[in-house]
Amino acid sequence: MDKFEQAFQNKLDNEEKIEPKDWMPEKYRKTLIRQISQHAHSEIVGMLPEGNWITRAPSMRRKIGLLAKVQDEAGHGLYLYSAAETLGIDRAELFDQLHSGIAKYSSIFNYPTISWSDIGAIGWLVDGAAIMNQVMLTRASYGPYARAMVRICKEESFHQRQGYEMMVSLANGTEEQKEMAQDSLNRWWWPSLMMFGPSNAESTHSAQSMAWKIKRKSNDDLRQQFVDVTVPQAEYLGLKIPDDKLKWNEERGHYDFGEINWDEFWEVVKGNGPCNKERLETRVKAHENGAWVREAAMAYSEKLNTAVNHK
Ligand code: FAQ
Repeated sequence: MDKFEQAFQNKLDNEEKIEPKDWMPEKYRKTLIRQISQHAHSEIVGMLPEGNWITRAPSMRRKIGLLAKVQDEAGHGLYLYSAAETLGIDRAELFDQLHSGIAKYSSIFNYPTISWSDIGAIGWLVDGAAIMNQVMLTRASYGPYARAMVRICKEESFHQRQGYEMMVSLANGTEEQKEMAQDSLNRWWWPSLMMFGPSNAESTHSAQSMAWKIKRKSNDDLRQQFVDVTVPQAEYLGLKIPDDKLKWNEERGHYDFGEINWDEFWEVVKGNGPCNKERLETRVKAHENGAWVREAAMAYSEKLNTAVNHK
């Protein structure tokens, strides 16, 4: 181990953050760019399923809540792209990777939002799963990522609350509303469990990422934690989780649950989910339509720089 590697390892051992100007192994840098950019893309693509319902929110109050949530996701994308840029990659290159279909983003956002109650289910389950995973990332070894996650987690907690509150209203509403809530739970439950990634045995990056203290918990541990927290919430709503194998296991102190359909997961990850094509097309179009804004902003900043330099 040379002195640079030793200094890097010492920082990890002492729970000190690695900062952008510190020496770091090339693979650590690449792993972070991969994970942080996938995460950023997920936030941005994640605006689409919910954005679909802004114009059809059932009341002013619901519309304001949803608008704020979708705007928060855009903000999360921006913090995360900025964190990725500190590792020496350009944002334009990250966008290229997304738009050309090379970069991954979370599988969950390739499912359609077909009813208003899906918006409640996303807040409750998808944001719930996101927080479960991201709280550990506030302790990630890379400083800019960990710091971005602190604010993101606070906002995601609020999103989870607003989603659950919607589910409470629907579950206590008319028979039709309760059916809608149950239908959303049926469709979003398994994809939410898939968000945590492949099982520990199939996870290619976990061991190294945990040694580098980027990830602090395994995919399966986080998934189990999510199930344990969410089952009582479903019970409170009077809704049934669509899993016949779900059962409290006294010995383990955890819920046992059924097998995830991993074929479906990998198909979605490969680009063959119900909405993959539509999501990418929408992002590419939004990027193209926004070209004039980027050009105008650059022109203004160049003008400003020239003025400052001439002073
Ligand atoms: N979807 O070896 P591992 C949100 C890929 S929350 C697609 O276990 P790793 C908030 C993985 O990239 C959602 N691909 O990988 C929101 C790898 O492929 P690669 C985003 C997946 O990185 C809420 C391969 O499988 N959250 O956006 C998925 O150690 C509501 C092998 O997997 C984050 O990104 C998946 N679900 O662990 C927004 C959190 N899972 O790269 C709007 C940060 C795995 O070799 C509305 N990320 N893959 O080609 C992480 O914590 C990790 O990256 C994991 C995966 C846990 C997702």
